[in-house]
Amino acid sequence: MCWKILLLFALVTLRCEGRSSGQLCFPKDFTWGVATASYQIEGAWNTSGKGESIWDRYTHSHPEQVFDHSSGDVADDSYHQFRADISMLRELGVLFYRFSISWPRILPEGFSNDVNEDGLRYYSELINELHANSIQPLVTMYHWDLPQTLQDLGGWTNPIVADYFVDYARVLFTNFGPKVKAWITFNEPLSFCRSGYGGNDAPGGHSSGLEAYMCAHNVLRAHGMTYRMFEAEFKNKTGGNVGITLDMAWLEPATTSEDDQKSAEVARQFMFGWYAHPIYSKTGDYPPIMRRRIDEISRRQHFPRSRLPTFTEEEVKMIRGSSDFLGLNHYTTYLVAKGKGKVAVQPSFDNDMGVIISQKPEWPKSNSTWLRVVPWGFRKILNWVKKTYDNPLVVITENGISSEPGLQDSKRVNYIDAYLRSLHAAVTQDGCNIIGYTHWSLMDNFEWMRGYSERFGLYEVDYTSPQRTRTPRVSAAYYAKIVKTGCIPSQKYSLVFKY
Ligand code: GBH
Repeated sequence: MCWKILLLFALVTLRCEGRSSGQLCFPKDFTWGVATASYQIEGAWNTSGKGESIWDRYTHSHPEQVFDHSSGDVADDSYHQFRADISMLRELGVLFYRFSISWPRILPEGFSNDVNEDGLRYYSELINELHANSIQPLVTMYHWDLPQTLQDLGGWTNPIVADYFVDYARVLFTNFGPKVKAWITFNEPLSFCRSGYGGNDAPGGHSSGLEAYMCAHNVLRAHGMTYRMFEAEFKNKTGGNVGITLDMAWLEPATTSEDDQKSAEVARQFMFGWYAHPIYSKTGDYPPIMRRRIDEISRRQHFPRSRLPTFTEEEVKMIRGSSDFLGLNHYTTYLVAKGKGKVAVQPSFDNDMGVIISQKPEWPKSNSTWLRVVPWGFRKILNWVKKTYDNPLVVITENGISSEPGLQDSKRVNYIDAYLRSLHAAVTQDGCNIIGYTHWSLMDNFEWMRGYSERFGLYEVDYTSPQRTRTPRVSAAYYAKIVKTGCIPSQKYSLVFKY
């Protein structure tokens, strides 16, 4: 048994059993967890006082957009089955559980004048049960399920939604602050601003050259405002840390040509710097290359002003440095080549970025079209973050793969093995300041536009059974072994739980 002060969760007991020489072991205070998100697992979409979210509205009104025409109406029914989830967390032996809180379950209309007591009760019970089992909660405040009422006001494109987010955050800090030591304001703003306003995600917008930038702008404001509010009103009382989670694939130049090298860096600035630069750079603003490109292309499209909004000086100060840790989600790698350089009539984020993105067909596939297995990309993005933002404190908040159906998920076992080797090198050889790893996901769940057709779980969920029975896959036992020892097993044997 060893005791350590952990930056994220304060004093906790760490399990450090079973290390043997010759294995790749992580530092003793490195922590392990698993992740889920409210809309993807909870179900109970319209019971016990919960309001409608944009994902409820979207899946109900556009079932054709979802691969199997499904929705998160019942999902894994974690609203009723969360005790089963806790048993699995215990079985895995994880030190923390990353889950998200559904805004419309707490505030059915989005506003803090009407708090749903049953929503508070649900998350209190969950958090209490976690503590009773010595599992730390790592809480995401927003994993994409915006109250529909706020979408009706324009959603994240309306600056006032940032104020309502701060009100919501205050309700969370007040009620759960004493028991939650690590908070994530937003999960993957790149995903929900870009795919919500220029892809196929809720709310189904199609104006990435305008709305995606407005969304990002207000999300960054909401993040900064929440961080400062936490500092002023809660930090001294409850303690705790507030961070943000960004999705960062690795973007590798398609060739060694100077053009492709430059384009890859432009793409990194557009996709990661868009959010990380305002928070982590000394300037506290959007990356200069984004500013230059979008200003210039807007001008050539005869817009009266740049489509990329501008922060006030006060906002810059508020947002700069507004994160105690960087949550990093990493799954895969893409290749980047120089684009054709044409200015499109219809403005778009992709046209502003001006690159061509692809993947190598020979990279091994997952069961998702976008996700190929490229373990070395993990080490590269971690080193890029270290170099670009002065080695910030990082928690890997998601990493995982969709696998073949069934319990024999060798794809997932191999993925974990390979990606953890890459992570291990970043931590122990490159000096990247990374303190924890979170596997996505604890169990199969509603995979957004792919419905239930793509399985990311360490545990399989049976969607034909009323209780949504959960069964460990081979990877669950494998991951439990890593959690227990802090080391990557040298052989992938003994892969079943003993009951
Ligand atoms: C994460 O996003 C999410 O946080 C999580 O909720 C989700 O379940 C998990 O990944 C697994 O997908 O289909 O070509 O348009 C990961 C980043 C960004 C990956 C959007 C999929 C869509 C690519 N995601 N992307 S495409």
